[in-house]
Amino acid sequence: INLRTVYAFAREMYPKISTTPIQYGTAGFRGKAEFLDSVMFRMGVLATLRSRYREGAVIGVMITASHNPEPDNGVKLIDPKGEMLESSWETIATDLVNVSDQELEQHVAKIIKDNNIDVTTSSHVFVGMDNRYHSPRLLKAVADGVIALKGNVREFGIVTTPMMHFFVVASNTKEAYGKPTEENYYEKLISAFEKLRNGQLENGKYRNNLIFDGANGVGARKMLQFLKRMNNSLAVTVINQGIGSGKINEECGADHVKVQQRPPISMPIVEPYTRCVSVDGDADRVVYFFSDENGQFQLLDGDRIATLVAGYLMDLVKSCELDLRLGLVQTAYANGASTDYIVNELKVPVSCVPTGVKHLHHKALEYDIGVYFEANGHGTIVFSDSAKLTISEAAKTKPKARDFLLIIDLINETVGDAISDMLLVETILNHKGWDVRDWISSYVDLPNQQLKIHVKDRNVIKTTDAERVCVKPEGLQDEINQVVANYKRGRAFVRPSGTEDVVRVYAEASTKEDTHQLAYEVGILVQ
Ligand code: NG1
Ligand code: ZN
Repeated sequence: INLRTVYAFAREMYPKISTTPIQYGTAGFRGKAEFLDSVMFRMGVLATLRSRYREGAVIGVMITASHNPEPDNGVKLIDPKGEMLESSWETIATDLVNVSDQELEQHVAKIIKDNNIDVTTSSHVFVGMDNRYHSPRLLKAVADGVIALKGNVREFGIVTTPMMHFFVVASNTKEAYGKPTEENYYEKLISAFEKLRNGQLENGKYRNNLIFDGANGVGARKMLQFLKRMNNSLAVTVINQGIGSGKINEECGADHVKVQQRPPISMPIVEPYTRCVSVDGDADRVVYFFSDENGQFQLLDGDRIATLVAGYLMDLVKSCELDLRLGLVQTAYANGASTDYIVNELKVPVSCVPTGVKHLHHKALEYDIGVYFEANGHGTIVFSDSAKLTISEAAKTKPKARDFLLIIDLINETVGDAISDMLLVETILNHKGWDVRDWISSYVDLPNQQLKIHVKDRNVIKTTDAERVCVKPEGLQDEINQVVANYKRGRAFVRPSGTEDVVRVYAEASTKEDTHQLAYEVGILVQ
């Protein structure tokens, strides 16, 4: 390997055109697409080194800005078991993208030396992208970064983020997941889903039809692929398919529906209580919603999915008489009413961790069965190896435990997967014979609101206690406490976003008016 090549490549084709520092945040690097070419090239370089560092295991690179607007793009690395990049390498990534082109060659040499990387060994990088128009250009930059260091690159084209995680883990741990192909991904989920349906398409109040808002992103295309391969086991109408003038995430998708608390654009007229689903631009988040008979919009967010799934899995554990510890993980954005329901009704242990799936995932691994969801619909369920063994053992004699194994097959354990999560929710509702009214009646959400506040430097805000308490600037938390104290069931917190240049304000209280007022008052304190 000649590191000169890296420098030459960088200088000629991917020069660094911005000196504004950029940081590997909650979901990798994000920003305006026109500034990202050099970041992508360097992430190709880094993924190649990471693969060598991990003895030739496949490392994934996903190009997407998820729920962000169309002009944005981003990149995140996927570690060998399909998990998020190890945090010590996030720092290495941040340093690498911020050095000048002139320093690049030396800096790469330093990473190689510091980490004892044998550059003569082989290296394998998988790369995929969402359907933004600038993604193919950025994908080429990543691939060139891999090639500059003589690594092997395999391009998957337009895929969802969770599909990329699936390909990486499938390739590195061959037994459990089968081949790292798109076909195999569909086959694994559809086969589990259809076996769980067992020909029973409707049950009790459960109806087999729903509306799917694809956010004009990759989720729409992939849902259509699912439908082609499913034997009508689900009747899905896909809207915001990404054809025509609609832009990714604009007036549609999971983030819009959750934050604005209203339906996406292009909603057809449907019967009240029809289940509707929104995913985000790269299809790792999902929320449900519907309109009641008064035309009122009702949201079933990540907290609702978490409680539905946790309740269902608890029942399975009990009815199979298994000795397994189930736990639920949330963030500060979880609705207070959901937390009360989990503790008082489900009686499942619950913990709160900082925003970002990696924190939730990590915590969930402490349980035999760990259910984690962010309120925005990003989440999944993880099972320990011993839990899987226990369930497999039980399946030899108990039919219910066989269902349990199929449920595990239906779940993408590596990361939140909107389509897999949706198929899981559909399975549970079908088994329970529930419609959305049954689902939403388990508890009453507290009214809540999020605000984005633009400030000069969002990083002056520092938090602790899973972001629920603000420690800097000094005095701010006291002021927030004073405001919150005036509201019944009031709760509010502020934190800098890890993906946008804003400070986020969250507020909840017993009434809608109080919630708006509380959010507004806290917002003023931040400005
Ligand atoms: P930031 O921008 O750090 O709040 C957002 C979401 C996270 C997570 C990441 C990655 C909220 C409040 N925040 O992070 O939960 O999903 O994006 O996509 O929804
Ligand atoms: Zn996403």
